Amino acid sequence: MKKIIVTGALGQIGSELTVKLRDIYGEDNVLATDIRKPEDICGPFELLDVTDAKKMYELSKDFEADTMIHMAALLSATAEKNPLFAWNLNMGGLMNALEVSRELDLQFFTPSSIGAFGPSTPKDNTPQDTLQRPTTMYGVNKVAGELLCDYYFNRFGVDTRGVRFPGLISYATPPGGGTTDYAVDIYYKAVEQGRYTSYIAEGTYMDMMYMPDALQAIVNLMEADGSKLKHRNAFNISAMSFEPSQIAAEIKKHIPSFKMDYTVDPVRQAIADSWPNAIDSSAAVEEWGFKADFDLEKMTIDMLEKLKVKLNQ
Ligand code: AKB
Repeated sequence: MKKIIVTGALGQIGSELTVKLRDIYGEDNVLATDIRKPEDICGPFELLDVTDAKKMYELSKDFEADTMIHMAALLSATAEKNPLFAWNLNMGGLMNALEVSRELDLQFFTPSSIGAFGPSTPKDNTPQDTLQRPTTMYGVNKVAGELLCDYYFNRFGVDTRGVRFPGLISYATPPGGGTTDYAVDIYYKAVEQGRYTSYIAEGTYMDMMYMPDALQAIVNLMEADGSKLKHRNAFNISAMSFEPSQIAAEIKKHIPSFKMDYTVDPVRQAIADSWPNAIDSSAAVEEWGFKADFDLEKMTIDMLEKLKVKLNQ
């Protein structure tokens, strides 16, 4: 049975991932950590600032962890507001997590992102191995992170694994500070107010994925036969690509009075414009059997159903 330490366990992915890992591996085998305390404590939890290397080491050792899932990071739009802080948190936290994994021989996962690509990357069917010259601090962190994880595997034999996540959509925990967050906000506003003002312009395609597929991808990659992995740390994975008017049209099928207009945010629009329209996930499919169950239609049905219950509408 695995013993897993999760950083950033109260974040958008971490909160749902922790629940899933506890379902699979047992509540006491997953130590959730974050910089703030959860509202309700259930299962092992410890406060951890990922820039505190000593505490990260001690918690991992005391828990007798054999796996580190490092999720703590600032997302693209927040990182752009405070690039120096983003560098220190994203890179300092990752370096500490890799070092602890090397010292304690932990299997390691951390996510990269479509943000690791830039304006000179081919925009459509973006290959697994291609030009990566991102123009955001977040992207710089992600490319450096992919390389560091490769380095720790090649140099020290740490079993590092990772994916490039697209925008993730979920009804459970809202995202914070991402460029793709509009694709979550739109469902909340559709249910609560019947209208939404998009900060991303019509025609801007980005890759997306429903959270259950993202969580399953992490579990499947971590369970995959390591000898079959050629791209260990930065597998392109995507479930769908759409632009704002397409998600609005899908919502309208269920809420016919739904209306959307646009007030474009130049900062997040520039980030979105620098990212691919649609990436090629075939290496993940070939090397560890990646698949996504939710497309835009199926995800919209589930999101609206779940949010109506959650928001009491
Ligand atoms: C963001 O928008 O910053 C993230 C991502 C695609 O990495 N959702």
